[in-house]
Amino acid sequence: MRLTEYFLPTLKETPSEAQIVSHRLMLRAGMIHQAAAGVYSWLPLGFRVLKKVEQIVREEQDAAGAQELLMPTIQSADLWRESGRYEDYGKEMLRIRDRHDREMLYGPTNEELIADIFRTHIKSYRNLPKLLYHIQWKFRDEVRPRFGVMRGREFLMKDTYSFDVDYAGARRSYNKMFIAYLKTFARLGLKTIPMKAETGPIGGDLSHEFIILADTGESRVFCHKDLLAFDVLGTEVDYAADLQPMVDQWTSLYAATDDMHDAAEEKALGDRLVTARGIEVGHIFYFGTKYSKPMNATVTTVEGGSVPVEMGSYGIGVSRLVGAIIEAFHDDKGIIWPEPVAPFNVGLVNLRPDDRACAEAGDSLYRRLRRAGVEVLYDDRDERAGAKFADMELIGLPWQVVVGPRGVKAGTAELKRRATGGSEELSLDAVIDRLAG
Ligand code: 5CA
Repeated sequence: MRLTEYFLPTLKETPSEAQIVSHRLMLRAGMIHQAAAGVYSWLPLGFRVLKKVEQIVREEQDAAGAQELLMPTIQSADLWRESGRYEDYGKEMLRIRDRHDREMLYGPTNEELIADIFRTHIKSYRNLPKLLYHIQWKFRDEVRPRFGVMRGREFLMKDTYSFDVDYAGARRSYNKMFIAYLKTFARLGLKTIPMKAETGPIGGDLSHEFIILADTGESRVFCHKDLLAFDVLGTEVDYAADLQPMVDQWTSLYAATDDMHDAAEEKALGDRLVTARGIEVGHIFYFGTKYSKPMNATVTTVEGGSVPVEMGSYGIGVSRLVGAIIEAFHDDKGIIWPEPVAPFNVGLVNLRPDDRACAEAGDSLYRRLRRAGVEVLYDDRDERAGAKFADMELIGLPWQVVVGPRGVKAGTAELKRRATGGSEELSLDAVIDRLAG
């Protein structure tokens, strides 16, 4: 993509309404545009990142055996009356009336809707287990939406729902999601702490929050050192196998937030304890028959009886993750994208597009990189070098290639790593080899 054609409205000034670094950087890097309080449009650069995060979340769900479907954002109030949550949910739910005065709502979550799909189409234990998920916008009318996409009113969530005939099966599904979450966040370059959690309005008695570490995170967490040392990406996971030992290994290690930690336990653990700051990016729940019973979602059993199906639900804040990744990876100049979610892998900076030799060298590098399948953003603008460098640092692409008159004469360009600032002068062929390799 040529920057002269790209829609990238970067800002020099720090927007005064933004209180946290990810919100400031997302506005300054031209990633989002506020549409209403807690509601955002995703501009091209931000949208590319959102799609990449979404795709990694999707791939790990698919690997765990979950099947993707798509439910609507608008739901009927009647379904929520069946579960009893229509009254309970309170003011966070955005309630809507259609032209016939029927009560609808903008979904804050989908337990009722998926239970309705299930009870209509699945009747027998023979069709179980099932893991179904969708990636869809949700609306929660938060009293004080803030921190940009980290706490929006409209936000993109991946929510999976599990259906099993008994508790043992439900535990197996829970464990699959537990491990899939560790894999997902590790692929995004994040350090994750699974932590036993409250279940809140979703209900049930077994739940874990997934907290990713970021110095600027909202919650303070305490955890055992070994929790951070596991290499989950290097561990081959067979989702058909019993994952309980692996889950036990993680959950046996101590992890707690500011308000729930146990002082005695903390003291006993002494120097094996790490304190850090973190952000909740995922939350999983086992709630058994809380929805299936009142909604009459039953299955026949092998003995010929009929039981309400055992359910769990598993959420990942996809749009929140974009902000959380920035909270974890930035410096005073801007964002430092981990490669798997970078909007482009390479920023090609042409210092003198007005100089013929420079223009030719830059254009040719751009073409060759694209031909090699590299996602490259080409700064071919007629701008001061300082402004170009500042924009590149701000938008944080993992690699920068700088083409200038001196290098062009020698047949070289500068290859620079955003994360370390380290750079080297390479021949143009070597630049292509390095980036396309
Ligand atoms: N039905 C369950 C699991 S599918 C559920 O709704 N869980 S949740 O309430 O914990 O939300 C799941 C994830 O969505 C959270 O872990 C968080 O990452 C994200 N999330 C929740 N509220 C917001 C919000 N206001 N803005 C951005 N992300 C949010």
